[in-house]
Amino acid sequence: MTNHWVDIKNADLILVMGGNPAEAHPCGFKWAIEAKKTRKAKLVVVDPRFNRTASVADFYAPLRSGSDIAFLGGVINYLIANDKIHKDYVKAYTNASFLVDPGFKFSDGLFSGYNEEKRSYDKGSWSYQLDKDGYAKIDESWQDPNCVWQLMKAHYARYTPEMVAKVCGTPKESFLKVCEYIAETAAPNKTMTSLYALGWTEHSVGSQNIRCMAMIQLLLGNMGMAGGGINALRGHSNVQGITDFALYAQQLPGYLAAPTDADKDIKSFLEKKTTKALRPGQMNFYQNFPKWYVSLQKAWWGDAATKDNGFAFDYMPKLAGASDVLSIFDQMYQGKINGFLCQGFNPLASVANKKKVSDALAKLKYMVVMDPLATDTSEFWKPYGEFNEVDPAKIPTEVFRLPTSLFAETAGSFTNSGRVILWRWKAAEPPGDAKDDTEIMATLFLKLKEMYAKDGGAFAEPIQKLTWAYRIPNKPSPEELMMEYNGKALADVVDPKDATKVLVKAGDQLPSFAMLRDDGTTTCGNWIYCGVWSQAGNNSARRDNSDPSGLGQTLNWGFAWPVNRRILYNRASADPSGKPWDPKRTVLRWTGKVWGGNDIPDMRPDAAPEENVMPFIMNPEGVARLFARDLMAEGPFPEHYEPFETPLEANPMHPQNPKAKSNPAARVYKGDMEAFGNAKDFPYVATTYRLTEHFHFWTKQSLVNAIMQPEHFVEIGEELAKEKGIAAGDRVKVRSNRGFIKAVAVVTKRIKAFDIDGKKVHTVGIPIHFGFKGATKPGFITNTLTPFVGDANTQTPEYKAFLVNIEKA
Ligand SMILES: Nc1nc2c(c(=O)[nH]1)N[C@H]1C(S)=C(S)[C@@H](COP(=O)(O)OP(=O)(O)OC[C@H]3O[C@@H](n4cnc5c(=O)[nH]c(N)nc54)[C@H](O)[C@@H]3O)O[C@H]1N2
Ligand SMILES: Nc1nc2c(c(=O)[nH]1)N[C@H]1C(S)=C(S)[C@@H](COP(=O)(O)OP(=O)(O)OC[C@H]3O[C@@H](n4cnc5c(=O)[nH]c(N)nc54)[C@H](O)[C@@H]3O)O[C@H]1N2
Ligand SMILES: [Mo]
Repeated sequence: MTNHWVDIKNADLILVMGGNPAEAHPCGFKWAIEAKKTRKAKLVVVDPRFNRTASVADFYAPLRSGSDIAFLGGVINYLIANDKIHKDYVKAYTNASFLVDPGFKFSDGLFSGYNEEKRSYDKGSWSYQLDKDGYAKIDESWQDPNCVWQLMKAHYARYTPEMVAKVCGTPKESFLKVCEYIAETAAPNKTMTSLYALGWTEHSVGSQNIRCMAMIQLLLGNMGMAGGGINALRGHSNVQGITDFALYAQQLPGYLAAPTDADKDIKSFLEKKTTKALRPGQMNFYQNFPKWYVSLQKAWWGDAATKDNGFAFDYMPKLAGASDVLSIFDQMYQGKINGFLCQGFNPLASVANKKKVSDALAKLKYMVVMDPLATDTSEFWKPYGEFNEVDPAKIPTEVFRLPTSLFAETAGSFTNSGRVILWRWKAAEPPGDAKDDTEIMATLFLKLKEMYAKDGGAFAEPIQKLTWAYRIPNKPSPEELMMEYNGKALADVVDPKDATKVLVKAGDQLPSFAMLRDDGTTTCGNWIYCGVWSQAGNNSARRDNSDPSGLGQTLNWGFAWPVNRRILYNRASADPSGKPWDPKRTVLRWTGKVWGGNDIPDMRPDAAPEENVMPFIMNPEGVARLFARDLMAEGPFPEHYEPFETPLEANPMHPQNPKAKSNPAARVYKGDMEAFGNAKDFPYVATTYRLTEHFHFWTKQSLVNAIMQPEHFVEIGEELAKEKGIAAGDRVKVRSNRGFIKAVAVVTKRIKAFDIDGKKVHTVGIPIHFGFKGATKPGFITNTLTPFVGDANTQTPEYKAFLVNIEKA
């Protein structure tokens, strides 16, 4: 989230598109209800299904799964055509005026530089025109045909209301009604909050779905504002935290770029990653990259990381290629992986294409499952009738189970969707042999270290020299871990302008990442968490909910990263002169000397408005990007592409170009293209989702949850049910090109057929939670059906739009 949960109450319009918070985030959703009650805010839902969030909305519009960019592109076109833009904001705080390389082109669904064979782009032309000082050229009049504004306007002019209706199946009047709601928030004192989750991310165009909404929020001037922002409603209670700590293995903690094999030494690596300002006077905060990176090396390798050995740069593992979930299972499937440590993860149930995952697990020599429960994955080798048809005699994989405690049986912290880090206390002792994950990991590490010491081995140093200063070596405490990743001063940290002024004493915990140094005198395991455990102690344990702002900012409740800032880009909540766009919801204002108000400024606190330092300090431009340069795999502007399995013959936006049918830059592995089904055999769009009564594949093992939702079911509309002769309660078989499941049919008014360009398209809705292992009735795994392809940037699988057929079982 750029904003936070409580801040939803400050919105004038809550647009829920790509999520279903009433069911998946019922506790946080109370803030949407609060906004409706106290501000008469409107709630608008756009979803393929009339879900429970829709049931309390002021307006609901249906759309076909996988067509959101067509819808959002249509919104951009509407806002531009009807002059519903917050112009002063867009002029000052975005790159609308920047001039783009004349070589940048878009035609027939593809951007310049496409290489069909590699399914990727040469992004050379996706850049700005630079002047002799290396600054981007701009045209403040927005007239230059190569300026971002003109290019964007032309790009989205094709997204007419008629085109939206044709691609999305949303009735034109419904689409226009949603546009009217959104357009009202172009006024400087009106805001929309965008709430989304997997309905946007789990698509081959997932990242661009979100970027498209980010563009809309910029055009409306809603970023940085109370009640505004782009708000990802996150999943597991600590998934924000685990992402901050490099769950996504392409990056290091704090989203730091990870070195690759091509990076031979620290000097050239740091030079490459340190950005240069693209406009005069901008903060270009990424210039601090060396301070964050060197402090990380120092945290991990302590005294062994010296100036002379490049702070032990060679010890840092180097990225050798993709390491996302699909690539790992594909490598396993190809027999390239021997062992798999599966910790708090049930991939047989949760990863796309169960058959491929099961075959991949069968190629391992060993698998270690660390989980409180015996899961579908730990029993992937065991036959469960038609629900898991395997032959154990043919599976050599040796499976070890290490029972762990559960979150409530440990202390530690959770980071919520709003980036607020909150300490939690242990509630119960783990049963039986269960051990904390940290103890298991630490024991494994110490054993490895001992084996290296005894037997030797290639490149033992990174293991031998790893910092391990815990009081009980095999039981690092959560307190010690948090203090470690906060970081401390190894020598006095002095003011760069006055070396006699000591800012942090040697040995002290650091108060903020502003104190990090690139000379080896500071440590920090995760720069964005710096400040969470300062000399003041554990700031994540603070529970003072006083709120002088009335906005729900509660700055003494836990600790938000970065530096306890609650709303990101908050400098943009005030106009260029420093006056809040909406004084009733003041986040920041310029007091004449410093930035004051109700948040930690996302800016140097004394950066006077006259200095013209722009609010998007992490971008070398200083402004936000309507045109994303070379950062995305499939283009600087989001474009509609069909899901890899689509009910349509062609992309209605590019009917002549088969290369632009589905995301041209998405990675497809050998064999997976052939495993896609076509609309002739599989005419219905399937989408998968959650039920309030279950948590993934986990609570099916709990009797209480199993009583509430006992059995796998699928939802279909009344019209499809009639066509297929299926009655509510019938057992049905749902097939994709990768397998089938059987479940009970629920016939509902909440799912309706779409009219897509004159063609009737039905949706089949499939909850994800069932499987063969549990207290629920033994069932099939939903991911038997899903395709093994993901978003071109994050590789999140396309779980939310694929093709199936359905018949009475
Ligand atoms: N009770 C419960 N709560 C949970 C979880 C749980 O398992 N159970 N899981 C947690 C986790 S890890 C996560 S990540 C979150 C997920 O939270 P959500 O993403 O909100 O949950 P989903 O039910 O997967 O999907 C949300 C909505 O997306 C819609 N949708 C499907 N395809 C499309 C599309 O193409 N466009 C649009 N606009 N909408 C589409 C679905 O119809 C559904 O209503 O929930 C968390 N909360
Ligand atoms: N078709 C389809 N597939 C999906 C999705 C979808 O919408 N549609 N959603 C995807 C999403 S967003 C998610 S997050 C995944 C979820 O997929 P998974 O994360 O694989 O599923 P969970 O059932 O949440 O598995 C978590 C496991 O952690 C264990 N556990 C709990 N506490 C602890 C602990 O303290 N330590 C350890 N070691 N283990 C613990 C639980 O017992 C459980 O087995 O599914 C994904 N798969
Ligand atoms: Mo999730």
